[in-house]
Amino acid sequence: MSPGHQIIGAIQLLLLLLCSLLLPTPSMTSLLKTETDDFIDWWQHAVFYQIYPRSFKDSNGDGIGDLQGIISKLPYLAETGITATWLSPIFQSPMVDFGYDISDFKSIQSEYGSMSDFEELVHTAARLGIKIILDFVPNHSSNQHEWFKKSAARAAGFEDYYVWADGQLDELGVRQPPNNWQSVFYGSAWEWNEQRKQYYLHQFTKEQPDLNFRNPVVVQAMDEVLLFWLNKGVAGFRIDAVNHLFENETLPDEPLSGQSTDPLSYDYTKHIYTKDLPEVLSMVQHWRKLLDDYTAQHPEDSTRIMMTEAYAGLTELMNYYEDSSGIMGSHLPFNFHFITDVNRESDARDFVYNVEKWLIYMPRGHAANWVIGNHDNPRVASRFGSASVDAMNMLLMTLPGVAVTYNGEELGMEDYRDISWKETVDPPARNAGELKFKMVSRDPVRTPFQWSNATNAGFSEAAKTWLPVHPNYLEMNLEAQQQAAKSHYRVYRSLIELRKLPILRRGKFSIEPLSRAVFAFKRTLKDYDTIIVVINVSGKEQLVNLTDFIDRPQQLIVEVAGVDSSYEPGQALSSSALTLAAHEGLVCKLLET
Ligand SMILES: *[C@@H]1O[C@H](CO)[C@@H](O)[C@H](O)[C@H]1NC(C)=O
Ligand SMILES: *[C@@H]1O[C@H](CO)[C@@H](O)[C@H](O)[C@H]1NC(C)=O
Ligand SMILES: *[C@@H]1O[C@H](CO)[C@@H](O)[C@H](O)[C@H]1NC(C)=O
Ligand SMILES: CC(=O)N[C@H]1CO[C@H](CO)[C@@H](O)[C@@H]1O
Ligand SMILES: CC(=O)N[C@H]1CO[C@H](CO)[C@@H](O)[C@@H]1O
Ligand SMILES: [Ca+2]
Ligand SMILES: [Ca+2]
Repeated sequence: MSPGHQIIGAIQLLLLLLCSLLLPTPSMTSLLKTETDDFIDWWQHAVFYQIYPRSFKDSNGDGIGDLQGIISKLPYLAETGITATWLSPIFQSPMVDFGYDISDFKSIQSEYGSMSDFEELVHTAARLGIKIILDFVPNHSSNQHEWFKKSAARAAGFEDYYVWADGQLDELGVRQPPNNWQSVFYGSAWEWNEQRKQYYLHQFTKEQPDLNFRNPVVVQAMDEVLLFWLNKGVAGFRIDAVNHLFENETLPDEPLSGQSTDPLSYDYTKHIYTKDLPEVLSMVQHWRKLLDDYTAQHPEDSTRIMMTEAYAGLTELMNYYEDSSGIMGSHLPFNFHFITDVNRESDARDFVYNVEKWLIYMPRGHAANWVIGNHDNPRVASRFGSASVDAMNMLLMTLPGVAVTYNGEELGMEDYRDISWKETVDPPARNAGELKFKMVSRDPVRTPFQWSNATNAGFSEAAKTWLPVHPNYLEMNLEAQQQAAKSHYRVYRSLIELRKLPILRRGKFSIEPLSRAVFAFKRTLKDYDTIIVVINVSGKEQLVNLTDFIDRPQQLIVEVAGVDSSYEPGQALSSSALTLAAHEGLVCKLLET
């Protein structure tokens, strides 16, 4: 910041203080409103921290994380600078797919706690300036849901809640499923129901029957679910697997993909009738309208938002933001390109290309978002290598728009690859069998959060936890990283602190590859010192010359350096001859010389 700006900054601070003195004591709900400026709304530059509740913190010693556990760690999130968190499902569930199989969309799974625990969670979070986003799983319910039981019994009003179809007879007269659709989790997507004498569709496990969104009564019932939680004070929803919502009504066979020889594998066919149907977009737009209406009716609170999960093509994703006729959809269609399109073999051009491609395609006036990890994919340290943890967090936190990060990434937690077959609980891994489970298991990324070097990494007092704790917890844990002079956690925290600068909130952005190994980007804003981020994604050290990238020789001052860096914050560097170690990233400020 220039000296002139420091004065303006001080005046702003004074004004802010004055304003806060004049304002009445905020009620719980108006505390949902956190800091915004004239240019952007709260969610457009937030860090969304994903909590996997089962593995975050166990408060009662049963080896399973719970809501009281989360409540006890909210001060930790606040101290880290987190202002929004989304929780993987906490609803009543038989736990066939760890909460993604919901048997009552309006109640809390008892092993996680009660409704009053949830209310306490929302209130405590609000007091600490943290918004709660819930995971909404509309693609299916549990087969234990009342709706399914009634639908199987053809109870009046529930007949068409799910996707039911008659089978077909083969040459031998044996009953077969209606068509060749497979479940994402392997095997036919159809299951026979003896009571109703029909097949029902399940795109995931057979315990997860697909809801029929062509039935307006189902749409209405799900709207009520959203309103129920909005009335409890949540700030929005992350909507799971939206692209599986609709299937072609005439149930045609899907064409073969030629990519697999196993007719029971999901890759055997091309999913042109079961995925990404145009009706999905209309449903997303319908939910957006519901949220916007709710926000309009509760103007004292902040904007209620929707984030959507869909592993879909770029054009489709952009339509989720806003379609070609300007109808608004998802506030944040998740951008998974740092998960699906770059990896440890990627060079600098791949990173630049993936950043640019989102920004080029994104309709104007929307907020970009970058997802670097979640409960379904290997962790950053395991995907890019542990040496890259700081550089990847720098990238995530300094790009324009929203950062989405998974619990444990602030420590650089690693996947626990050595979970045995006996300990494995993830449904697709169980389906794959003892020889192949490691190829698909998501258990390694879901092991308990490593709080300290105490028993079970401070996660639980139980003799046995639901998934084993990574044995590296004695060194790799939060407490150790809080105490150390340099740690991934400290880097993460200073990045979140830096992110508050207006230049990172709304500064202009440009990015370039400097070589195959190194890319750099800058953020510029009138009256602020330019921020430069430079990252070496390769395994070797070399000399970088930033002169052409920054137009003229200027002095670089280090703002944030990684754990293993030879540089310190505040240190001055030459922009024309800067040595970067393997996998090193640096965030710097440019000073006029
Ligand atoms: C459903 O499939 C049929 C047969 O291929 C096709 O003619 C029709 O356009 C499809 N409907 C939708 C909504 O995609
Ligand atoms: C456990 O952590 C505490 C606090 O970080 C530290 O003082 C102690 O030495 C550690 N013990 C072991 C066995 O590593
Ligand atoms: C850096 O690049 C500039 C512009 O291309 C050039 O003039 C300068 O000599 C280079 N410096 C070094 C140390 O290579
Ligand atoms: C893309 C995807 O698979 N999303 C979720 C949809 O539902 C399944 C089954 O419940 C979940 O496991 C997935 O995370
Ligand atoms: C800054 C820079 O260019 N760094 C080096 C990173 O390592 C690769 C080798 O793989 C060098 O080619 C790069 O020059
Ligand atoms: Ca518990
Ligand atoms: Ca569906």
